[in-house]
Amino acid sequence: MERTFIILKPDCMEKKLAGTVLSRFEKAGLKIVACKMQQLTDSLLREHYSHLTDKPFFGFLCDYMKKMPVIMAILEGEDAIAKVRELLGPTKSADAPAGTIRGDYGDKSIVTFNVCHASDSPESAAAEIKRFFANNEIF
Ligand code: IDP
Ligand code: MG
Repeated sequence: MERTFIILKPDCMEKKLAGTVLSRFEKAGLKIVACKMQQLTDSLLREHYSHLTDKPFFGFLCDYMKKMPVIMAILEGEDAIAKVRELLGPTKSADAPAGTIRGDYGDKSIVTFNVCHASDSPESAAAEIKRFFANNEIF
């Protein structure tokens, strides 16, 4: 059993796709073991996206990610980290095949608006779960 961390991003919330996206994960056999709604801040985003601080789109990404409350969750299941990334599809929604979450619901012209974040490795999953959830919020 493995755990991974997801964020339903502002474009997902705005399009009222939260239930649809969570349902995709549940239908793939993943279990929600933590879930909350929170508005992100610059300091959390600077940590969460520390690999991107020097990119030209970093300011735009942070402004977008903090513009409204998002849903954050921890999903548990066999091979959860790779499975969730596969369900999402690649970062660029325009390159994501139909049937993937980003392929079906992501913005094909603005890369930033790609519906959902998911941890990309066991190390990032552990760090992100610790960053966004207290132990007593995980069930
Ligand atoms: P990931 O979300 O697929 O793991 P990362 O490279 O970690 O992709 O980038 C984090 C987020 O930054 C992406 O999900 C997307 O919202 C945004 N992003 C990544 N690359 C670009 C880009 O080239 N232009 C604009 N936004 C980008
Ligand atoms: Mg990433």
